[in-house]
Amino acid sequence: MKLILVGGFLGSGKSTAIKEATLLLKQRNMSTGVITNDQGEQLVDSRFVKTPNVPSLEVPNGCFCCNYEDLHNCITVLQTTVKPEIIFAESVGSCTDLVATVVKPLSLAFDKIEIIVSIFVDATLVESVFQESMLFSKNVSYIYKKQLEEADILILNKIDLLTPEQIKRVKDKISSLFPDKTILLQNSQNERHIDNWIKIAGSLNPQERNSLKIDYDIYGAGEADLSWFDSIVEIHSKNKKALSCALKLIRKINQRLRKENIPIGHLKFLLSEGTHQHKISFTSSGLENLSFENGHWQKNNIELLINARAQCSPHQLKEAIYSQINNVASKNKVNILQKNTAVFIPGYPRPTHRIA
Ligand SMILES: Nc1nc2c(ncn2[C@@H]2O[C@H](COP(=O)(O)OP(=O)(O)OP(=O)(O)O)[C@@H](O)[C@H]2O)c(=O)[nH]1
Ligand SMILES: [Mg+2]
Repeated sequence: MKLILVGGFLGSGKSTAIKEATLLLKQRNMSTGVITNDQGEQLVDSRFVKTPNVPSLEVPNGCFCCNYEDLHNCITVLQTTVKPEIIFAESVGSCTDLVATVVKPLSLAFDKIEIIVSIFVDATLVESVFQESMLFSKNVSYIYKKQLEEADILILNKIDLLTPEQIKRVKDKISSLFPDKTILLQNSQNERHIDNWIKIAGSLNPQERNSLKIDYDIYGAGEADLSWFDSIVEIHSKNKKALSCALKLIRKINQRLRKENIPIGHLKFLLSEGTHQHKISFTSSGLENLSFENGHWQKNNIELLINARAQCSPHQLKEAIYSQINNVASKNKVNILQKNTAVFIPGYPRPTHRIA
């Protein structure tokens, strides 16, 4: 069994690639499974990656390394039920030190497991992270860089958003920093690129890996620079305005965070109505297109799942989002109800196991 451990910073494209890969492998009648992971509980990506007939499990409330037993149990469940040929396990985007805390313990625990560490990097952001004019704090950038060091395959993702000159510059930079790594230039929305990623992941089987040399205090400080906001919001309207109000709210939250110069790790929304769902997300680089095919949606009641990960205090993040919820509710005369809101800073990383 192959376990493709998919890491990389918030918003780098992990879930997009996993979703595309499972759809592609399903067409080929290959059995796969997915394990998602996050610091929070109400997760956009756990719902987004769900594909019919592809079992998906989640490890919520903390990273794989700090919830190692849960990850181990998810793999055992998949192994004893569907027996997938490939499991994709997406680690939370603020997590690193996977080799010491996840790969080595799993390799000891499971007899027939081949693990590949695939680290995604948003190619549109990588230069700013390595320059002094950093988008994120030094501590957050430390996590970002440590993640790259662990890759068996380093995926420079979103290359469709770069010019050929920019691609060359980013590729040269990363190749010079990591001359021994397998580096892929990828657009994760492109089936051919995803096929190539799966083939390469399938053909590699590294035996020897070095655990990171890492300072947990800087790592912990990087996580503490970030805040998480998760909430389920219900929008009710009597005149089919719920969807347009949800889109207004999404746009306004994004604008508000940018106006306050809050560096966005990943701002994700999942719109749901009946059996329909649609994910919209913003990263530091991205301009997201808010239009999508919604002719079949009933528009009186919409559920909006909000996952915001940003570099600011929990209070600032909560205020920015709440103010926009109140604003949209009062200006549009719709009823907006909030459920299951959680706002927090990820805890100090304390891995269950660490094999140096
Ligand atoms: N243009 C382009 N957009 C991409 C590509 N891959 C992902 N995206 C977009 O990037 C955004 C973030 O993608 P996700 O797959 O949610 O990122 P993630 O790494 O799972 O994010 P977290 O789980 O929050 O860490 C979404 O808007 C995707 O549609 C790509 O190759 N090209
Ligand atoms: Mg994801």
